[in-house]
Amino acid sequence: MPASLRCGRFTLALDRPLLMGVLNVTPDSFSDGGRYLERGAAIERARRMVEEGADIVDVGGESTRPGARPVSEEEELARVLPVLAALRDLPVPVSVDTRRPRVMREAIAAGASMVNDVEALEAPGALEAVAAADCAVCLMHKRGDPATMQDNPVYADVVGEVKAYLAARIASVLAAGIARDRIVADPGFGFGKTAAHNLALLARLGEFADLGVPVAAGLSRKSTLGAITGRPVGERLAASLAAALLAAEAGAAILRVHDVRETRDALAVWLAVRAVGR
Ligand code: HH2
Repeated sequence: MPASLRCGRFTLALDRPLLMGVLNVTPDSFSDGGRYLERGAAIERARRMVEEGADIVDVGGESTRPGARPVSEEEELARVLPVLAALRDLPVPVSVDTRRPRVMREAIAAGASMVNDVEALEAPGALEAVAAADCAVCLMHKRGDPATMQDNPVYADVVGEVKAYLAARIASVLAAGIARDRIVADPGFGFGKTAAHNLALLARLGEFADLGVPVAAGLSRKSTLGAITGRPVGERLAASLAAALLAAEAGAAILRVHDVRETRDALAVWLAVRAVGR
């Protein structure tokens, strides 16, 4: 397992879980849709998340929530590029959450240090786009498309299948010349998975260490937490913090969260206890 993650001009140590703050520059994301569509609001939000302790800021221009409609490439570029350009001098890496190779290339040119792809670089040209740069890449598992992915997903062994998929994608990415210390893997909580599947993945997240790359986990405010607590999306902070700590305990290297300040505090307690327990 690499000791650090190479992200363009940044090298992130992996000796404690890193926080990836979510910034959706979209009108329809499931929890913050519409709030940061205006460029100034998005930039202010990114800076605030860094002040609160974000180690990475993840900028997305297309919602991938269940039922979301795809946006055109032009629209996605128009949403993310001005924000990335304005965040060029941010003291932490900025990631671009996209599945489109052209968006990857232009985002990297505009200053992105990481590509976060819910399709694990499967789009034709995506591997090449990342291989040609020095950014990090997060490879996520999903089953199906946002429009249909929650229509009764079935797995014989969700943990084994998701792991096998990620292992195969890591092999392809390595073969394309992208070094291991640039790669992150993510089981993709909520992407073509029932609540039971998501819980199985979280319960056995530690097994993903076998992949030999750092693991990212994105559970923040997701519907599985709503199913457990009965809370709407705006009231899932406590559940999200519990999920983040469980993921950290299972060895997650990156936690993708909306509530950076609160997760930072929860992690501080976990880190303090871990420090004396060693
Ligand atoms: N989840 C979402 C989007 N991107 N990327 C990774 N690596 N892991 C995730 O779990 C993940 C992700 C969905 O959450 P969000 O961005 O808040 O919503 P939306 O897709 O509606 O914009």
